[in-house]
Amino acid sequence: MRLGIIGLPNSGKTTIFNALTGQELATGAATSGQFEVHTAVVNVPDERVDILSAMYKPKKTTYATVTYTDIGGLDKGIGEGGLKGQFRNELAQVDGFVHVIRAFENDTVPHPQGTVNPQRDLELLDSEFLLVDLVTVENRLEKLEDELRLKGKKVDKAVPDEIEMMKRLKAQLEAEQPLRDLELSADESKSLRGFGLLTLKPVLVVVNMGDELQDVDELITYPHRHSNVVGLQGKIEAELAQLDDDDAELFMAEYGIAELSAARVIRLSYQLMQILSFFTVGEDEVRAWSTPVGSKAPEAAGAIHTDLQKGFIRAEVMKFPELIEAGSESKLKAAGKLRVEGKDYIVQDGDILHILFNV
Ligand SMILES: Nc1nc2c(ncn2[C@@H]2O[C@H](COP(=O)(O)OP(=O)(O)OP(=O)(O)O)[C@@H](O)[C@H]2O)c(=O)[nH]1
Ligand SMILES: [Mg+2]
Repeated sequence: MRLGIIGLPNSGKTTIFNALTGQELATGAATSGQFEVHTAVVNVPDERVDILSAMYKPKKTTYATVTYTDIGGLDKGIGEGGLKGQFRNELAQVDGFVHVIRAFENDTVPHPQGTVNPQRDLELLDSEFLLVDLVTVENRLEKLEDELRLKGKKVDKAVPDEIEMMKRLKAQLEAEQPLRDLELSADESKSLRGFGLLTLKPVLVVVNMGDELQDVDELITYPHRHSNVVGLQGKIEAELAQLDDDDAELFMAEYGIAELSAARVIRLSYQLMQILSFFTVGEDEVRAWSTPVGSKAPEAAGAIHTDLQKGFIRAEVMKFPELIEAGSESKLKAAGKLRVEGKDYIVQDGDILHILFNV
């Protein structure tokens, strides 16, 4: 799962990337305007993994991960319909976006629009994405209509259906609304996967607040599905991310901070992606795995290993809260709360699975 960090020049994309990943990429003028892509994988903080790890004392503990890509230099031609080539490809390939919006004042850091105005900036990049998608949809529609004309009644019956769907997408984009707001069937979503439609992807809007805490609801309204808005003090969080664990703990204790905002942002961005975490436990490893919301047990098993999917027989399921309540796996079993589920079982967030398989 990969999220692209996007935003206007000097909004603090690289700063936020550093805050989320603990990297130390150079920020500021040195990097401005260059097409550069940096990637880092981070653990998704999850208290449940910590609790399971304390319970099983495994040799190894593994968290779910998310990959962030700082897409620098994206900004050339913004507002001029200028998202092309390499940028466009990078954008199409990510699973979702972290859209960084500048809300910090800093006289030494020029704003490309001259003034700090979060709502305007959000809409600026958004409308650029709408345009890109409109071109994609119109091209596809044209191709489908040509095919229909050419083949007449002999045309594959999927074609008229797709034309109907593409027309709906087009109307949505012409109304300047993102595609993620549309109600799409599972089949429709699947058929759209290959098009790299930008406004279909989930987006976490990160308001880069600077040194003072601000009320993000006053700065931004973004009433769309598969989206969320959070505030982050980019520069401070990036500095905190450089501290080793002990220093960070000291700092947080001193200031009464329970959790770094960066950790919360990582979790929120993970949750937006319509995936869930399930766990496997044992003496060797306690591990979190990711699978799309709505996955049946064999598909989830496939996230662990394809053999487990192919040879799936059944899954033994413990519910996290029930395990905690029972106090141990053996007590949970004694209480008759170990569930046995078949191939149609829809995996729930927090399930602890043991897959029985045969290959
Ligand atoms: N005061 C203040 N300055 C910030 C904050 N976040 C970023 N900056 C500064 O703003 C400048 C730009 O930050 P970057 O993180 O490089 O921004 P960017 O969006 O990656 O910029 P480009 O990649 O050049 O488009 C740097 O000088 C940062 O130090 C913040 O929260 N407060
Ligand atoms: Mg940058």
